Parts: sequence; structure tokens; C-alpha cells
Amino acid sequence: MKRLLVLLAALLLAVPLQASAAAPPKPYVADRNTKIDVMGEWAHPDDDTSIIGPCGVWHQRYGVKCGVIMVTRGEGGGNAVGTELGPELGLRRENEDRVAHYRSGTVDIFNLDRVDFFYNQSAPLTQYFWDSEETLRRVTRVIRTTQPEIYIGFTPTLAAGHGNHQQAGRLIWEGVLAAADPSRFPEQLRGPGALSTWQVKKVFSGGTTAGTGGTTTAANCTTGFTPAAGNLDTVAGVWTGYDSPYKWPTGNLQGRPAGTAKSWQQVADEGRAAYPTQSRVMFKGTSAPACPRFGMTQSFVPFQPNTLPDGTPNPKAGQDDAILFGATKADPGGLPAGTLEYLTFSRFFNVAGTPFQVTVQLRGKLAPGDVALTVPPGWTTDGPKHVSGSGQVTFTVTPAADAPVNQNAKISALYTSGGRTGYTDNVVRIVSPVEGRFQRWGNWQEYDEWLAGTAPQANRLGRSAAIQSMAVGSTIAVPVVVHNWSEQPQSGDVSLALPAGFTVDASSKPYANLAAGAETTVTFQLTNTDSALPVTQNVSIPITTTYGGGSGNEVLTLSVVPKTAIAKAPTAPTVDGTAGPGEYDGPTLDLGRIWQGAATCSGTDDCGVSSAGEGSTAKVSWSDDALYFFIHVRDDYQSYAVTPAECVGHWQADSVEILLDPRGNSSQVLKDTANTFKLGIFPFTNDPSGTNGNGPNGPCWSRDADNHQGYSTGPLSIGNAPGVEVASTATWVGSNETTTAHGYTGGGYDLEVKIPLADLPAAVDPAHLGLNITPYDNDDTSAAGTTTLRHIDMSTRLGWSALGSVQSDPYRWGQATVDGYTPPADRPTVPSPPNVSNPNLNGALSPQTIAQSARNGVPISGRVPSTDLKVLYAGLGRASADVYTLSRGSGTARLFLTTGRLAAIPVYTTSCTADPAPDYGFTPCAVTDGGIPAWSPDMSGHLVGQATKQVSPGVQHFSIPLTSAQRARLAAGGHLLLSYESSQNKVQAFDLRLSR
Ligand SMILES: [Ca+2]
Ligand SMILES: [Ca+2]
Ligand SMILES: [Ca+2]
Ligand SMILES: [Ca+2]
Repeated sequence: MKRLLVLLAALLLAVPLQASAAAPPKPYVADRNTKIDVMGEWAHPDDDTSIIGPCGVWHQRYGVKCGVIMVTRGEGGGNAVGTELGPELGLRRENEDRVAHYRSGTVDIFNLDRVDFFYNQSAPLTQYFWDSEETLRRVTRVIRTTQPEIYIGFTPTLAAGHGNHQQAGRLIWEGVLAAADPSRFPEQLRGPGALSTWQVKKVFSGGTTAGTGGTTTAANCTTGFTPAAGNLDTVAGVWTGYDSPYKWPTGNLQGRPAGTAKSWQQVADEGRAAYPTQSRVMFKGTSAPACPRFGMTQSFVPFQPNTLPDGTPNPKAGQDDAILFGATKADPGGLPAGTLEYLTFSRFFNVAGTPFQVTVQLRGKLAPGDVALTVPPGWTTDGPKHVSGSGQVTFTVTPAADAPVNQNAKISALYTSGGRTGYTDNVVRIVSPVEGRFQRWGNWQEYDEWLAGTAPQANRLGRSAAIQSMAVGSTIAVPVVVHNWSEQPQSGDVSLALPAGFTVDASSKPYANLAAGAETTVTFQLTNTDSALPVTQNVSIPITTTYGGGSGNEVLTLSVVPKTAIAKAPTAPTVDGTAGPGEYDGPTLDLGRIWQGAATCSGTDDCGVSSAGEGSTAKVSWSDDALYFFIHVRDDYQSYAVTPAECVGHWQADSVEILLDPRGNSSQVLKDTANTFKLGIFPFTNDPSGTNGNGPNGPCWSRDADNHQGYSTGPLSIGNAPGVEVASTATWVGSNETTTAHGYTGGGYDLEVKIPLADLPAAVDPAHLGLNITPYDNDDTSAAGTTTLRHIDMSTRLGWSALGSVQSDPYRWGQATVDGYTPPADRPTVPSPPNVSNPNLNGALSPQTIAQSARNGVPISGRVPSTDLKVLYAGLGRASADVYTLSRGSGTARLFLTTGRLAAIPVYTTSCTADPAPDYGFTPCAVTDGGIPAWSPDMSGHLVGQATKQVSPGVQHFSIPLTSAQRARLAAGGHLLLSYESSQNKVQAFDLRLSR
């Protein structure tokens, strides 16, 4: 056999490499295994459950296949049911996501292998950690390879919250552009295996589904639906009450007749629960049908509007397959499939009474016909125009003189030829002829720049909000950028409307002779006159800008944050849990304001809430290149006591976080908390023998979501907080059972903390230290009817600066000066690059990812494909699995020997004995069902063996020794999943049935 293989190898090597032909390559067309009709894209497994029901219906009824681009595997999240963290958690979460979607026919989940780092609100920080250009390259390859028609996912706006969600939304808009643009990633478009550019047809990202009418109880559930006034997005829905192919098993807990069909909503709700690592539990309810809806924000094809010209609902738009019109199904208007029809504008921001151009783009096999525009009431445009077929035709549109500003306005076009029609619409925005906008900075500026420079088509979702912060009693500059959108020079005034507690250097300021299209900046000096933090930390400041004939405005949201001066302690503090004479002579900081979880706080004794400092408080001093804190927390009930291994995720137990932004500019430089130091301190632990080094049941601490997160104490410490000292007066009551009294001796606890300033990511700027101190109060977290405290987040969150999500917003922390302090001259003033302690999984190490890539031909993680490797033989020997390969290059092969159904490994246990396949253990037949099968170390028993081998050019034989038991399992339909990473970082995947 070996000689045969060598001969074969010589033959294969003798075949010349494919000549680089002069003829242009044929356009690439995705085959049935590869084609995706509806692509979703999200940041973390379990962000994507909204499409489980819809995709099931579309797949079953209309033959549509969904896929999901999943940017991270969620390695940064917790694990509620196992010990896997980092890459091992990624492997487990990938399976959960596959299980959730599998029954809907959504079997292609394109994990991009980006790192899931920590909660943040910054798209730019996410770009930094994700390597945004490489991520977009992978997205673009997946789109060009799978050729999706419809693209669904998060909004790209700041309203998405989590920065990872914002960036996942942006990747939708950027991916649509890049895939169609031959100048982006041109290497994907040439050479062997060349792809072609691809035009996605419809985008659902950031759309609105608000409206009235429709139903949840019948098919074609959007029939009769009318979008709300002001909702200009076309809304498509799908009824999830249809019977799925999945049947209720005998003895099901819900009491449904055995053998009858589950509805698609039932399948969706069961799938939504398939993430036990994320604290989700088996769904044991019975679902009522629903009508999930999607708001369209871009279309390149004709579609059906929700409303007919006479104002009545359009029945065709109410159909459950309406979302597919023009994309995977021909539009009912009769234009051939593949027709492109869409609008472009000479400008997006327009002014009442000032004309602009609208161009109707038509592409495809189109007969001569007429195109008519419809504009809002009071607007004018040209009459219908003749088109000879594929091409474009331009109209002039003039908005009404009283067109309302700061709103989008819809323009639609109807192409008519014989009995066939094609409808499309798009929006422009009407702005004030002269806009005065607070000058954006940080994430808001970066978002507006993204809209203007990268994805102008997303402008319909709106520009950023006006946001700023300032310290109580201070003065800041408020720059207002005045932009003349009109066609003549303008003059006028800018003024601020001030709430109580503010003054400004001039009530209004003029601008004059601003040319058409020009911009100028008018700057106010705004002073807060409060001596103490106002009751409401957020205030609104309307900015009004007049021009010839009118005025426009926007509202600045301003957060007032506390400030303090940190003095040098006359006596260097001793960290002993008491505030001794001379240790803390400075002001007392009030920590008694709630920023989250107010509903579970019943007053001062419960969680230290106060309006006058009688609740939880802190004092801060400095000495010897360190900050010292004396923190007094009032609390009535000791939370769950963490073990040293649980000393992370401080929000799930009683704790205090100290937040330090050494330069006071982390938000300004687009690093969110990655340039900061954040220390979560637990006042007591469940550590009776003191293994963590802080005494029996003593305190512990860890860093989170900062420049170097991870364990900071005990054997698990990663050395990220050397020299930190903590003394706590809390004594654990010794039990996590509620049957033991859980009060704190003395009605709370005191912490004394030393933080060496050398631990911060940069030298402290003594004039601008960002500071917050945030107590987290968890109390009785036992589940109803039980007596055991749980390690989950039910916290009331308080702080010195108490604003929602303040933990991720350094610009809204308090401001401190460190009086008399000078950092050592050799300490860097630029923070060190952030270090995320949990890395992500490489898809080449995921058997499920390898199997998918081998099946659909899309390279692992959207990486560059290799053709180096051939597998000549894979089979079972007497006591081994043997593989013969032939390679043109060198690299690394990972071999996984698997058995059974790998694509969706059940995440719950069930006692249903007649659970008809493929139900995957989603149905309970006993109240005790819903247990968690062990995952590690062998993917719930599916991974029989594995090996990593170095590959070099030529023929190679790899042998993996097997026990007789392993061999027997593989003999019953075992597979070899093999990934290859070349030395040039290209990838290949194989799924081979092991022959005997
Ligand atoms: Ca002390
Ligand atoms: Ca409470
Ligand atoms: Ca409490
Ligand atoms: Ca508590």
C-alpha cells in the first residue's frame, strides 16, 4: 500500500499548478451546499435567537436557508454550569448556539474567532480588540462565498449599548458595501478559487417595527399592519404558529397529545433556552404563536410597501414570505427575479424648499416603461419619466416650505411596464437650514464620522446624541458647530437654555455671513454653580440656533459628576480596617446614590442609600506613591460567599469596586475602560483555611474590564495588582444557607484599601484623576422555595458618581485632584496596551467548525483557504486510526476522532423515552428534567481521540493509537475531522468517514 501511495503522490505532484489564464474567470456562483439565503450577524452566541422561529418557518415553507455570522464565541462570558473558561468555554458555547438553531435548518454558523473581552460601550475599543480590518475581511469572504440575499442583525448605532453589539451592527453595513466593491479585498477575487463581488439585496439592521394591526393568531400575520406615524421602515413579519416537523413526545410535561406537532414558536422558545452556560434553563412551557417582525433599512430590489397609495394596508406586504420578495422570491409586482431597483440621492441632508436630485436605479432584464415618483404632501417633483429598460433616471424633488425638520421623509418610485410594476422607497432627512450642534467628541464623534465616511447609507438611522459631562462647581467649554445647509449666506445667534444651577458667559452668541455649506464654531463657557452634587446628575440643555427666518435646536444631555481633592495623609495609613488619626483627614465621599437595582433596596440599613452621607461613605488619602481608601458600607445581609475560584465577577456578590482612570481621559481617547484600573473587592470569602492568603474567610479582590483583568489574589492571581492591601471588618456568618442569620455585625462592613499607583496602566495625572467607588449589594439570592444563596447578580448598585452603566463610562466617573503628588519621572504617561486574560478559540480547533467547513466549503472562520493538503486515506487499523496525507506545503494538522451526531449535541437531559428524533432532548417529561450533561473533556462523549501533527511537503502517515473500546466506538460510523493551518496561515478542513 505504501508504494502505491508514493506512486500516487508522485503523480499528483507532477500535475502542474493551474496556469494563470488570461481569460477572465467565470463568475463565482455558490452551490447548494454553500448558498445562504438569509444571513444574520451578531456578536455573541445567544444574541441571535430572534431568528430561530422565523428561519424555521422560512426554511420549511419556502425552502430558504439561514446562516449566522457569529463574531465571537462568548469566551468572556461566565459559565453557569461548568468549569470551562476561555477557549474551552468557546467550544461549549458554539455547540449551544448550534443546538438552538439546528432544528430551523440553520446549520451554518460562521464563527469569526474574534475575542470576547468585556462589557463596554465603545465600538472603537471593539475595533481595537477585534482587528476590525481583518474581521471585515472575514465577513466579506463569508458573504462573497455564501451569497446571502437578506442580512439581519443589530443596529450599528450607539443605541445598541454594548460596544461589541454596535460593531457587529456596523459589520453588516460595511460587509454589504465591501462584498459588492471590487476594490475591497481584491485578493479574494482572483487566482484559483476566485470569488466574485456580491450584492446583498435587503438589510434589516436598526429598523423599527412600530405600528398597529396584524395578528398573532393566523397565518400571514402582518396582514392589516400599518407602520406607526414616523416609522418609515418597511415592516415584514412571519407567523410562528405553523406546525413544525417536530413532535410532542409521549409523557411530555406540558400535557400535549403525543405525536402532534410543536409549533415553530415552541421550537423557537425551546431553542432560546439552549444556553445553560448563560444561566438559561430548559423551557418547560407551552408557547403561544407570535408574529416576529423586522424593519427594513436598505433594499436594492423591488418590494411590497406596507401601505397602498390609498392609505390602506397592502395585503401582499402582510404575507409571511413578504421579507423574501425581490430577494429569494420574485416580487409579486411581476419584475423578473434578479431585478435591482433602488433610489440614490444627490444629498441626504436637505432643507425645506431647496431642490435636490433623486435617481431611480434599475438593473436587470427590463422592458421599456415609465417611472413615477411619490413625494410627501406639499413636496413637488417631475412627472413620470420614460425608461428604455435597465439604466437610471433622475428627478428633481423640492421639499415643502414647511417640511418638518430633524425627521426623515420618504420618497418612493414605481416602475411600470405593461402589467408589471416594481416599487421601491428610501428616505432623506430634513434639517434646519442652519444647524447648531454640540461638537461631538469621543465615541459620538467617531460614530458620526463612520456615518459620513464609511456607511452614509446608514444615515437614515440618525446621527449621535449630544452628550457631555462636567464636575460639580466647575466651568467647561461648550462648543457648538454651526453648519449652513442652505444655499445662501446666513447670520444668526446661538443660545443655551440653562437649568437651575448653571450660568454661562453670554446668553447668546452671534455668527455672521456663514457661506452656503460652511461651518463655524461658537463656544460658550458653562459654569455649574452647585456646591454639592445636584439631586439629578443628568440635566438637559437645549441649544437654539437662529437664522434668517427661523431657528433650529438640539438638546445636550449633561452629566454632573462629583469632584474631590485627595490630600497627602499626615500619617501614612496602616491597612488595618480602621481610620486612625491623621490617616484620612480629607472630605467624606457619599456613596449612597443608586445607579441600578433600586427596586431591591429598602433604605439605609439595606444598602447604604442616602441623600446626605449617613449611608455608605468613603475617604481617600495618598502617601508613598499609593492611594488609600477607607470605605464604610451599610448593609443588612451578607450575600453568597464566594470561594477563591469565584473571586471574579464581583457584581454577583456583596462587593465594592474602586475605579481609577489615571489620565482622566480614557473615554476621550476611545479606550473606554481599557486604559483604567478597576478593582472589585469582596469583603469576605468562603475560604476557611485561608488558602487565598488573606486569612480564614478573608477578603479577596480581582480586576475586571480594565487594562489587565483577572484574578488578583491567591494561587490564581495573575500578578495584575501587586502590593494591593485590603483589610475588611466583615466576618462571614459561615454558611450560604438562609437558615443561618446573615446580618453583618455592626450593620455593615468597613474596607481599608491600599492601591500602589504603580499598578495603574499609566502615571496618574494629579490634576485629572478619574475616580469612582461603587458598592454592590446582593442580599438573599435564594430561589423561591429554596434556602441556598446563589452566586448571581441581583445587586443594588450604588456609587459616588451614580449614573446608569457608569462602570463602563470613565467620562462619567467623579473627578479628583491628587494634591502635592508627583508621579515618578520614569512612569509612562501613555497607558500600556490592554491585556485580556481570556483568549478566544481558534476555529481550527473546533470539530463542529471543521465539519461545517468541510461540508459547505466556506473556509474555517472566513480565513484564506489553502489547497496544500490532500488526504489519501483515513481508516482504522487494528489498534490505531491511520491517515495518509500528501501536502505541497508545511503547517499544522489537528485531527479529531468523533462519533455520533456531532452537529448539535444536546444541552439538557430528559427522561422522555419516546422523544422522537430530531428533538435533541428539548422536551421535559419530568419536573427534574433539564439537567446538564457533562461537556468536558470529550464534548459529551462525542470526541474519542485527538492529535496535533506537523505537516511537511510530501506524503505523510499519521497514526493515533486507540484502545479497543475507542476503536469499537469509531468502527460504528466514526469520523476524522481534520483541520490544516499552513505556515502562511491559510486553512483547510476535511470530514472523513473512517473506513475499516
Ligand atoms: Ca488604618
Ligand atoms: Ca436589598
Ligand atoms: Ca442589603
Ligand atoms: Ca448585602
